[in-house]
Amino acid sequence: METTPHNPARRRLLAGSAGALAAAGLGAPGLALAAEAAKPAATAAKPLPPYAAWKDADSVIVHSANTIETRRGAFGDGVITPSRQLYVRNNLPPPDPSILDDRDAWKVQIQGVKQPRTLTVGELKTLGVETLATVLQCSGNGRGFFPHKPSGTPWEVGAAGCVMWTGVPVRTLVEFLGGVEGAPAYMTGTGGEILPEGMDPKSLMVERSVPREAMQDALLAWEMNGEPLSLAHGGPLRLIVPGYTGVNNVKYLKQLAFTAEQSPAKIQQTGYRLTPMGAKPSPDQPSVWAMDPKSWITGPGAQDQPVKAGRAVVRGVAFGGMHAVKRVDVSIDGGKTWKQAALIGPDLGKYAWRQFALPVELTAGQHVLVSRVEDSEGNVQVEARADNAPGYVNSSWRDHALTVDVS
Ligand SMILES: Nc1nc2c(c(=O)[nH]1)N[C@H]1C(S)=C(S)[C@@H](COP(=O)(O)O)O[C@H]1N2
Ligand SMILES: [Mo]
Repeated sequence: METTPHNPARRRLLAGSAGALAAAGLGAPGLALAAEAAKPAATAAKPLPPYAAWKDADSVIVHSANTIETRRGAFGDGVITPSRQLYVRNNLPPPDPSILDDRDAWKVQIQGVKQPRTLTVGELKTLGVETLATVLQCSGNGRGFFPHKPSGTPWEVGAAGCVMWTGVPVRTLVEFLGGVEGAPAYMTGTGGEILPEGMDPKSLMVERSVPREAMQDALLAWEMNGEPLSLAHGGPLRLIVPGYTGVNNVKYLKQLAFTAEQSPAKIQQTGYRLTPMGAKPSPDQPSVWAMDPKSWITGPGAQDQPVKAGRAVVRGVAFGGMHAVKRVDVSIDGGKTWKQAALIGPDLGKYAWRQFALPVELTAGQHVLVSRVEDSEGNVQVEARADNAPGYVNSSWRDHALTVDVS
């Protein structure tokens, strides 16, 4: 099912030669020619953008400067996705790196509480601290498997990771400010990108509303995986809404408000809606919010390396979205027969993913490896994707199969 050519060494070479051409003053035509000459690997040859230059080039697929995906075979067997391998998705170009010069001076405005005010990150750090692992997953992860080829990045499995966040719980902050004012239905976070002048801000701003109860487990985070939050991932401050898709986890957070209505921003009103096939996006369609149970195989055979007949351990990741993982079943015959896999590694809570493993005997020939998770409430990962025009929230175990040729 992997459609992206994998050849890290070749990609490195191409990225290097593209850089050399740029340094030599050759513009886009030169680069285009280089890409042309380098086929068939040209699609994988995009270099990392400067703000994400610290990512591990061999672990990711660079779709564009603002869309970078983790390779299926790069997810290791440690539960936390290393920052250098984690996907990146920006709807707008990221802000200037100078916003990280004085992290503690970054300001966030809190509204819809009894005592609305602006606090700095330095002040937030005096209120409380908690560390939480969550699955961060783009709403469009798995879009590449929709046969109707929706517009947008054709992510396969890698617009997701399991990440450790440190920050102040939103409920602690709200308590400090006297509680919410009235009975607002939503919690609304606003991204701190500077918008180009002369355009309607609503058409561009990253401002997302989630049901207010999501605040119970939400964090305002300044650290990711034990390090100060990078620009790529939303530093100096990010809203983390556990169990909700990526877009609801607003980066460069400059305002958090408790609101009666959902944000008027386009990204809320018509963006990220489960728009039926052939229909126009509209606010009365369901918003992409809480995640569903999902799992996928990460190996063996996800990279180019050959798989030899004999003993093998089929591995993968599984999460429940809003609930803990109860069990994972694995099939090496495309879903005809199943066996329960072992959950391995530490359990970092219901919002984290679990690694799973099943020792198998692989015979020569083609095998279709699939996995299926069940959460603690008895919700089982769906077999078939729920079609929608923009290609969101594909959780289909069939779509996420890994086909391997065993010799
Ligand atoms: N301010 C801001 N927050 C944002 C975005 C953005 O463009 N701007 N993109 C969202 C989307 S669509 C996703 S999937 C996640 C990606 O998070 P990551 O880049 O840390 O992986 O951030 C979300 N938060
Ligand atoms: Mo996303």
